[in-house]
Amino acid sequence: MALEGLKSGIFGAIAALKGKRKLDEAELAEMVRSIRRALLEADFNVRQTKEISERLDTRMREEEPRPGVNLQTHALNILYTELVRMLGAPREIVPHNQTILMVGLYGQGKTTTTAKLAEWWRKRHNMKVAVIEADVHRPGAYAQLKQLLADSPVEVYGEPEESDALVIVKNGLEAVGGADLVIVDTAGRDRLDQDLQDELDAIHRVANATERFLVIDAQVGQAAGPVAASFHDLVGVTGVIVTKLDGTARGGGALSAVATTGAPIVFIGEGEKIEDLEKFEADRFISRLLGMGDIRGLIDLAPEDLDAEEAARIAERLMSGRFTLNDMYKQMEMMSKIGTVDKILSHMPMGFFGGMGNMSKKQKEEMQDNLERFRVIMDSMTAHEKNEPTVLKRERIKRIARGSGTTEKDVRDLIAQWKRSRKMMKGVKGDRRLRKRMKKMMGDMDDVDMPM
Ligand SMILES: Nc1nc2c(ncn2[C@@H]2O[C@H](COP(=O)(O)OP(=O)(O)OP(=O)(O)O)[C@@H](O)[C@H]2O)c(=O)[nH]1
Ligand SMILES: [Mg+2]
Repeated sequence: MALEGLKSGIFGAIAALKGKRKLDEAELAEMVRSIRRALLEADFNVRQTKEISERLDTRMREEEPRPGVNLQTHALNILYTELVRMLGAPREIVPHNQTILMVGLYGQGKTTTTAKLAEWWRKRHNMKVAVIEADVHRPGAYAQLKQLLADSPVEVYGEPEESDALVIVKNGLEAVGGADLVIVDTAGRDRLDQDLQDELDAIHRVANATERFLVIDAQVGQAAGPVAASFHDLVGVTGVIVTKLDGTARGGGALSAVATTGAPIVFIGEGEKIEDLEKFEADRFISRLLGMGDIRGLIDLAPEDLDAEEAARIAERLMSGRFTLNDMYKQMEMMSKIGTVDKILSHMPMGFFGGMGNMSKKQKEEMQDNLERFRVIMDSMTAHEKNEPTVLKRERIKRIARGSGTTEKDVRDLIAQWKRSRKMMKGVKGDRRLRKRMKKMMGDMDDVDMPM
């Protein structure tokens, strides 16, 4: 993915924090300097780099790491929030009843992205999508678009012999009248000259486009800023798509430069194939960049002792339909280690950690107490009983209470807690979308690779 260099730069910079509980002036200065270098190398502009480094410096001084969070994670956490802030809030697009005008300079990926977007929404929203090829300058533009969508039911309208883009757009809009979403591909130029301005302006008026998407090649780096600004002035850009983010060191420049223009980045292109499109959400993008998987904000709490592998293993078990007392115990244990439970819950499918809602400090303490009691009780159980808690009837409950020096009520409480958790897990299991999300999340967790 893009910005690989930034990732290694950041990890290199915070590696010096390993095992430290506090930084002295020189150490902090050195870390901030390394981060600044990493940002500049990723092509961020000087002003943004300065801003992020200064905020990192201030926040490292003023903010204490949460209990259980080491200094490295603390620094990473700050960088994460600063990068996300810089890249801007995501913009949700409702594709129904829209006409999207694709604009951009020559060779940036407009035609490819037109096809990608058409497929994206057709598949996800199961809607009728049509594209209109209104580029009358690029030879073979219509054939190119047709080819890209050869295997798709998306309707492709074009008039390869027509030399007036306006005529094509007018005819096209009429011809595809029944489509829910129409995407109009336009011609590019080397620069936004008067010719292109006039043409886009005219098409814009005829098409009455509800969205104007600017396509920018990540390779242009910081130059993406002025380009985005000038197109924005012309047609009022409602979304930017940064393409070719696969394998370019200048991606950081393009992304951050566009962000400063105030036009939201809505998608990114990461390859030549029609499916190489991704919705752009800064938080997701940055957490993936920093190797934290797809769980938004998990980095924000990542306690050192939250064992990702263990969590993934338990989740795997849950999805297979098995949920033993040991699984529940581990779940609760992890839960109690995490500083801010409400926070992690907002990132997890409901019920993932035993379905506990936002917990107050008191509730957390209660949970710690419960955990200790549960441990003692479970120590008096056979492996079979822990794997199949349904066998725990009266006689066994009595025996376990006696053996663990607890009451029968305590044992029943444990069983009740297990039943509640299991029920919640079943809810997760039954929800296909949730399952998919968990799968994805776990897939990503597998490659969590934090050099700390
Ligand atoms: N690697 C990579 N290549 C891309 C991406 N998007 C587009 N391309 C390639 O970039 C080249 C130009 O893409 P087009 O879609 O033709 O660009 P365009 O803006 O329509 O170009 P003109 O119509 O000539 O102005 C093609 O070879 C595409 O396959 C991307 O996200 N990653
Ligand atoms: Mg084109």
